[in-house]
Amino acid sequence: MKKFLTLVVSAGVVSAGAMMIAGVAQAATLDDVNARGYLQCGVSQGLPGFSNADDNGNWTGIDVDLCRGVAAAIFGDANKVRFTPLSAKQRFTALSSGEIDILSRNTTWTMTRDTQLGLNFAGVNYYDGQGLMVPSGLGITSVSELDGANICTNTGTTTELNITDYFRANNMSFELIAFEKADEVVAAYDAGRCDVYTTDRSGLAAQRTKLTNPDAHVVLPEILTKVPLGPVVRQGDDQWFNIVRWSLNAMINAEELGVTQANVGSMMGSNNPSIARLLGDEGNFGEELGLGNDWAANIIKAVGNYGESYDKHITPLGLARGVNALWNEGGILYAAPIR
Ligand SMILES: N[C@@H](CCC(=O)N[C@@H](CS)C(=O)NCC(=O)O)C(=O)O
Repeated sequence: MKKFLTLVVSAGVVSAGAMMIAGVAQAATLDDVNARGYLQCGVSQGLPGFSNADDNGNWTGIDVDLCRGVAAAIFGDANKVRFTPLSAKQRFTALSSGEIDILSRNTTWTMTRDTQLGLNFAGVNYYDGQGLMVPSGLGITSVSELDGANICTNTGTTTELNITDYFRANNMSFELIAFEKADEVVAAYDAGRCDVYTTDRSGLAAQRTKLTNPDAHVVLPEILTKVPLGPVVRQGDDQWFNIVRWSLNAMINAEELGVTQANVGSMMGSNNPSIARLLGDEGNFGEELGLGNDWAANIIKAVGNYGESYDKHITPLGLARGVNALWNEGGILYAAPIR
């Protein structure tokens, strides 16, 4: 309880500073990015499926694809982006201070992150929920059996706040063991320092691959809270906000319209008006964002549509599309139309 209050207060202090810095750094982000010649994208320190670097420093994941897509929309070149790995605690300050142009780092959209931090979420690129993992050997099958448990997670996350809410609401006690680096959480849990590992369910699927024996752990059936993850920008630059929002929407709309990385070239000149607008054959949608009219075609050529990005990065974690399917295929993915 005491710890929870301390966290809330310290988040308030951070936000006041962040807003002042954001006030100074309010210039047109697109102009800065163009002048610099590349996009600066804040990502995680390594989360398979979302943002993860290989031994050669090549970043992959759906959050990475979003940034590569924005780079392609601006420059026609998905390689004109640099990635800054950030812990959960560092991420918002990096964005407020102007160190990065976009935060694309499995970040949960909440009200205070919009209102207190001077930031805006440009959309949702993964609908998640908070989950809990335990060693199968403990024989636990439900969160209701966790009274008195030691629980490991990351500092500076909604995960920390949600788990506290849940245990308090259910009159259960627990000890929270929180680390700044995700790999420290994995190591502590793997070494048996905690009975439970809680984070976003996608994060559990990703992080369990790093355990000594991934099959010796089970994700409990309960979902504690909803967790909408999406890209974040500074407030005060609506053009930039729109570029990020519509880059994501373009990927989702491309999937809905059947435009893929492989067929985007042959879809040019399509007599389907929605496809013609998406690909810049009709209208000035790109120019109105400050980009070329081939902005969306370049995104799709570079990273594919949303479903392709999902299949490439998230499906290998064993996570089915579920609610992240398109609205007309049983999911809740619903992008506003380009028109
Ligand atoms: N979505 C939550 C949690 C984000 C978070 O930091 N999750 C951890 C555990 S999955 C993580 O990203 N680890 C990877 C890293 O820190 O690089 C939030 O926005 O607060």
